[in-house]
Amino acid sequence: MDITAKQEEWLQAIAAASDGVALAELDKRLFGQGGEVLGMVRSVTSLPKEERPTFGKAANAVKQAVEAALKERREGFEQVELEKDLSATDFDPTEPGSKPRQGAMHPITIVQNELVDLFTSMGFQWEDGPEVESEYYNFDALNIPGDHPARESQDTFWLTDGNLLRTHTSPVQVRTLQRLVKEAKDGKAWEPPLKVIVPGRCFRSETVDKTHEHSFYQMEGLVVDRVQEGPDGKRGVSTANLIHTMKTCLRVILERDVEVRLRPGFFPFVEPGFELDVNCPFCSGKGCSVCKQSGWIEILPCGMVHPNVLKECGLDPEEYTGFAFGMGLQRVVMLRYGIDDIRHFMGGNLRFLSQFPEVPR
Ligand code: FA5
Repeated sequence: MDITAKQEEWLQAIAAASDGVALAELDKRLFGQGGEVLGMVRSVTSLPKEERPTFGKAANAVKQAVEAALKERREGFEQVELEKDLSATDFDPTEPGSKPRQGAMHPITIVQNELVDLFTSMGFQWEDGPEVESEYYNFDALNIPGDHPARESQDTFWLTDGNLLRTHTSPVQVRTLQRLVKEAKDGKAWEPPLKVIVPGRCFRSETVDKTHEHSFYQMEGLVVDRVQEGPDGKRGVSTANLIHTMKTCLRVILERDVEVRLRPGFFPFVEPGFELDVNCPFCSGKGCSVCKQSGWIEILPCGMVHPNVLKECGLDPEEYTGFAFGMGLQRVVMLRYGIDDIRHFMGGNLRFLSQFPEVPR
């Protein structure tokens, strides 16, 4: 085979191709299955041994020349097509592209993450509980029987199967303690103190206004320890432990030194129960419209775990004591960022939601 003549023939055919389609056809004819160029390269096997190296080298050079010519023409046709496309529309390739919108953390998630980091650094563990809860765990086990007036302040959404959407994260106190007591009975040792936090969503059938939502977030905290014999008598978990934990938490979250005060508050599952107030961050306690001139802002309810709750969980209140708190997360986020209406959180307004920079963790 005169491969120089063949090369000439193929290069001329490539040069004569009228458009991209004709060139693709030619490509197939030369390099497709049974293609002419590949046939030429493979024909080396039919030659006497001594001729093969020279022919093989020459055939490869022809193959490369034909491939290069095909490539060059293909790119030429592509460029023409592109230019045709561009001139057919008013597309401006020099215009800057549209930037993909970057998401941001929701402010409740930011503060919840910070609180989880803080409490885990103090030895607390994260516990979860169901949002669809039984009447027993949401109320009865927490010392709120069916006829108790405290049920009225936590009206909720009932399901047709008798369950309800939980009104608070407190049911997880009972679930966790009962689980540990059961595990202890089954031989798995439980080493007090128990220190848990329970972040989660709660629901109430309430009229929505500036400070109330039907769905909102709480973070429950529970510490239970065995009463110990000390030099001056028996010592259990105390209100002082509760105040110290709360002050530490609020100082970190509100990013300043805080003063707190306790007022009596009634919750059937704690005794004594408190409302914990913090000195107003907007006026540093001097009195302003946010704190209604009092200098204090109510921030979270808390108290010492009620003996009836401990008994319900299978613990002897003479042997175990504890404290619990139930922080409304939205309330803390509102104080932290100076937000005046709780409805912003679920409003889906991106201008509101994109304002909260996440502190690197
Ligand atoms: C409780 O839910 C108790 N379980 C808290 C508790 C836990 C007390 C442990 C003692 C020991 P309360 O109903 O006050 O308490 O709700 C706690 C917090 O949740 C409130 O201070 C408030 O910040 C938030 N909260 C309650 N209802 C709503 C609502 N409808 N919308 C937004 N936040 C709410």
